[in-house]
Amino acid sequence: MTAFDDIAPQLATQAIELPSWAFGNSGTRFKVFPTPGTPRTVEEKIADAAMVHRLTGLAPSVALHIPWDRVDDYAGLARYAADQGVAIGTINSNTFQDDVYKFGSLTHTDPAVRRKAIEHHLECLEVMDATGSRDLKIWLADGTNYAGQQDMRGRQDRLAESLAEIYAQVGAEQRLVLEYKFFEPAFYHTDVPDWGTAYAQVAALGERAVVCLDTGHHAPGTNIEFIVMQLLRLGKLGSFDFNSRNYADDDLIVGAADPFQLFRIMVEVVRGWGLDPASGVAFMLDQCHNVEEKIPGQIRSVLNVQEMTARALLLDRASLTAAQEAGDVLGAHQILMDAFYTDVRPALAAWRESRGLPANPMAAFADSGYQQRINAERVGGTQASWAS
Ligand code: AOS
Ligand code: ZN
Ligand code: ZN
Repeated sequence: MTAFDDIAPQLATQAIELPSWAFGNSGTRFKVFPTPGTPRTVEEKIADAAMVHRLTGLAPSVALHIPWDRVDDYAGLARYAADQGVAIGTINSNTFQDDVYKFGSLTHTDPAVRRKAIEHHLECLEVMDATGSRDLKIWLADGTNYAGQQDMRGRQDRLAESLAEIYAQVGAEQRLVLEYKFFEPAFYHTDVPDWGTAYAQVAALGERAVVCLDTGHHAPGTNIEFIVMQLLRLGKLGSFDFNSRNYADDDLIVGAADPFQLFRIMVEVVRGWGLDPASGVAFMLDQCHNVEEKIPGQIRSVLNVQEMTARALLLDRASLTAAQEAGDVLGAHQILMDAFYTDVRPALAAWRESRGLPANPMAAFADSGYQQRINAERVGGTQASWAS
């Protein structure tokens, strides 16, 4: 087994992007429970994200959602974030709230609706220019509920045209990242339902168009690590939206429902050199905290990713390859499981302390008084919610 010291340099470069919406109130389709201290402004969301970074050293950037995080002065917002110790990361577009998108956005049959959706993405690119963000992430709610409702082929062709128009405005240092999801809100067909469709669409655009893999967006039983391997192999894994799920797009804390799956994903990331910053893979969370505290929820999440990354890095690759090539089925499996069952928590705690971070960031947050302070300060105004 590789010693922890050998993997520490790679762990030191790990960066996980937090979603601004994780700090706002969210809920199921039945109820959104408000909580004290919930941010009312994008600045307050960024301040909370910065707290996660201060305690973990793992979360140097925050993803925004337009229009949920719309402000007048994005350059000023980027300066505010920098003062807090974080950067503004991915800009997420939103074409799933306006009435006009009832039957689609970039795929719509009406050119005026497509124009509005394209213009929204061009606005997002302007935001990115001001914030210095690299990635425009597009998740489309487009789809239909009934067989025959729409011409799927026509929608795919219009999607390609709309994306090409957006991509033409993507800067030399920027990327278009297309996210897929197998169902919901549409229940018959979705226009970007799977990695193959996302890959086909971005491959047609060019090098700076890549795929986002949201771990909650697959049918039960899907071998997600295989998709990770394939997209890395093709040079098209742009980013992760990490979360965990028991049923559908649950958006629960990453690594909570199935830590072993997160480990297997990280094994393929390591194998495909996805941890190398040069790979360009962005590791983001896409989660909602409905009943648990939000800031600790985010701290727990980044720690879960760090723990499974450490275990994946500890995998004895040379022995694994030897066992695989010798046809040693159970030997190979055991080598993988040995890495999975390694408890890295004590080593990570000591390593954090050696870098001036709290050994236990969860406890450090509880002791910090931060939650009490924001509960007292953030009175009045309207709390941010997931879909406001
Ligand atoms: C929706 O299911 C997707 O996961 C998107 O990433 C979405 O933009 C995000 O959940 C915030 O709404
Ligand atoms: Zn997502
Ligand atoms: Zn989702």
